[in-house]
Amino acid sequence: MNRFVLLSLIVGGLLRGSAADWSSEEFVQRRARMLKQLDTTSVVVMRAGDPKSRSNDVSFKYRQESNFLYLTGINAPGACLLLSPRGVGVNGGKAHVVLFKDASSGTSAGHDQGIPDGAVLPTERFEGIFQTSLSGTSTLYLSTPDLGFVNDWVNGKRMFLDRESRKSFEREHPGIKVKSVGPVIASLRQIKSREEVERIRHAVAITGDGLRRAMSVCHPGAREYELQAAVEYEMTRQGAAYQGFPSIVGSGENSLVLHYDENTSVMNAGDVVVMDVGAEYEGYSADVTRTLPVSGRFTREQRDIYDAVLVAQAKTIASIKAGRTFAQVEKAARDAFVARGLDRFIRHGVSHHVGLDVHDVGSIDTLRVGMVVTVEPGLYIPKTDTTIAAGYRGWGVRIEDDVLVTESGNEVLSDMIPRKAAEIESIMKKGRHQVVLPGK
Ligand SMILES: [Mn+2]
Repeated sequence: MNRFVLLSLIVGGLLRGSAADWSSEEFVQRRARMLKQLDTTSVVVMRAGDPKSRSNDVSFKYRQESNFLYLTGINAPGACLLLSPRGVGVNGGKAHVVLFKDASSGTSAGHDQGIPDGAVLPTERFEGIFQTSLSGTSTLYLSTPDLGFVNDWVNGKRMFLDRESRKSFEREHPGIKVKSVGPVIASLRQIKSREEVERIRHAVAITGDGLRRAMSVCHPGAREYELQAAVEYEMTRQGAAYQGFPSIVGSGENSLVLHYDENTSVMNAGDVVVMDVGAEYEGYSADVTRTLPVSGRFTREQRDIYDAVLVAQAKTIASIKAGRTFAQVEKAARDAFVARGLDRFIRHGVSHHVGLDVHDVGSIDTLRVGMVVTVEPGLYIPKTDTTIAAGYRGWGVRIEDDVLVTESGNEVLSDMIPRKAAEIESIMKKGRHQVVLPGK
């Protein structure tokens, strides 16, 4: 190893390679599948999400609305997409896909030069083409707004913008019904393509590196946000432009708060800390939870509960296969806890889809090949619960992994992230001397 390589390993640490570029067919195929869902009397019109105000004139970092991102790959505001199964007249020809964008509306993933399956027009042409597309149309599918209503707190009313706009459109265009495009796209988004799985795999891998770094630097007296910083440092360093959701780092009694994200408390020896985190990589989120002993070693009681959750998780993962229902998966987890007499400490469901959204859209009826779902059993024992010995009270344990449904059963995408108690303890022990990341 030459000096430069050695130096860059020490300074930079290891980087995972990134996923290959999107193929030019990926987004074309998504739109083609979308068009196939629709009959010839329908039209789809979608708008890129608007920037969200943080305060005064500062916006949050922009992130595209997921349905629009799914069909266009554009992560910028301003563009519009029109899909017409019948085809709409554009520049003397006929197009089924029309993207309206300006120079500022960003480029599309996989096909920066335009879209091979349709036309790209300046946004000022939208109104005219849209009106033309309406003749002979009986259903207009619109993007679902982020927020269905505005709270008018002074008058104690909710104003449903979506409903108002639908009503007024239907009044002006008799014979056309307005529907949300959400459910149609959800039926596509729930099955992940090979290229989507690649993104999720990468998001999971760098989330794992973040969790390993957090395990290495965790010590009594540190603040929860120090672990948050360790996780997010590693994810960001390896190309995650966002976190899929605010990182949850809850120690002691904070481990009982399911969506705790203040992450400000001092972590004490003898406490556990629940870290529920996920990098978002090229739009796709991971969702992984690990529970660590702050001191580096679980107490006997913590180990008891930890292993019960781990066993329940293994049984639940074994139940994941195509054709099974989500209800059966829930039951697998519950049964494992019932067998140990611990089911009274269950506080949440055990599985959800993960993808462009961390709680991704999709059917929660039957599992199908290509779905990616979490398996996240947890037990939460309140401080005041006298049905169990004192050493068990006032903390919780959750273990969460991301699982791909395959032809032959399933694949745990986050399997490389340590989750056995002894593995975690061993990394934490080594971590006193160095940050332990996996070799390439
Ligand atoms: Mn989850």
